[in-house]
Amino acid sequence: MKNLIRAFVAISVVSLILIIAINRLNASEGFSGGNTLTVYNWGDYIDEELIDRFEEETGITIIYETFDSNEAMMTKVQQGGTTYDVAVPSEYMVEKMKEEDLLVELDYSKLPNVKYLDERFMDLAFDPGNNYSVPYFWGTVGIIYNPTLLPEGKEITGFNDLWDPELENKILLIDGAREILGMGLNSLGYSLNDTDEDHLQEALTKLKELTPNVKAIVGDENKMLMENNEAAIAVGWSGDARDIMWENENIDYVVPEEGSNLWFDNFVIPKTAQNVDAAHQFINFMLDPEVAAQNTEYVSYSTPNKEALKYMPEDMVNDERFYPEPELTERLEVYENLGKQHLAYYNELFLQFKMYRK
Ligand code: SPD
Repeated sequence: MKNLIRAFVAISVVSLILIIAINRLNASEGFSGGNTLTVYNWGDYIDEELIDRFEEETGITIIYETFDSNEAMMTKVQQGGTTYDVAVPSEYMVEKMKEEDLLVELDYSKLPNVKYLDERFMDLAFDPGNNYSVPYFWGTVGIIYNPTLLPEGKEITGFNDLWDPELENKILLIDGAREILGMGLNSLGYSLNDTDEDHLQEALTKLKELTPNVKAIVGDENKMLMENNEAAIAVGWSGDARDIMWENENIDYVVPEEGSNLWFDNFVIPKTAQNVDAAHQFINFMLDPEVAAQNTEYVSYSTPNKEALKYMPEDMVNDERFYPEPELTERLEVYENLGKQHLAYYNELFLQFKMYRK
């Protein structure tokens, strides 16, 4: 009897060890299989009709979750509570995720539609060779404004125009530490990747001086507020400007003359993935030119898919505010991964700015 109990205990221990080992392997290498796919994307960043279409065509069920900042996305992926199969970080976060060994290497034999992407958006410094990421949308940070709600004769060409006392309570700011600290730094002539603490403190002081003009610090609600003429100006992402313009014809968008940010959002497969095959299938589906065109028309951001441009309305593709010439993009800066310590400092200063407003 004793031997029987010993054998039972031994089998149970071995089984438990095997289960734990398989789970670990799945989590670190990306298990391929199953019929669901968990996608983690920015809010308002896909035509949901395409999710239905992918499900119908493949029989794979998508669990779709959204985030509103790179930092929030990173925290959830790191926690590992939800096993995301596809996520959409911006460039500096791709670099950080790579550094922390959180990403699965992409299998290009499963991504034939990559050929439709413009080479201009491939092989960028944050992921040489695109081993871990493929571009989804790109854009700039700029000033979305409604000339009809500005004081008579007021022109908006750069960040420094926003400190005008006549703009009291008229400005919305996007809720992003890099974006807003970047605006403070650019307005002072510094780089938006500056890590000099004196420069960053100077930027914070300058941002505090903007406080009387700031109506709110917002996420995707900026669109509704600008559409309804509830604010005159919003510092935000280019695609939001395009989206607001569909609803409010008075809206204009300018890339600040002092310089600003050029950004890229990208598909990646986190190591938490449970369905690496389906993740590739989904990414490849989204890169199909007709799918990308439909998605771009819906989302309003700028697509890196060269072939998709052929399926889109000409006025959209030829609008230089959203598809600027390389001469403009070349003078903009891409966020660099500044490292844990500096990123934490940016977040801390942004929090101080938000608290100062209260
Ligand atoms: N509503 C979705 C907006 C996504 C924009 N991503 C911009 C990231 C810039 N770092």
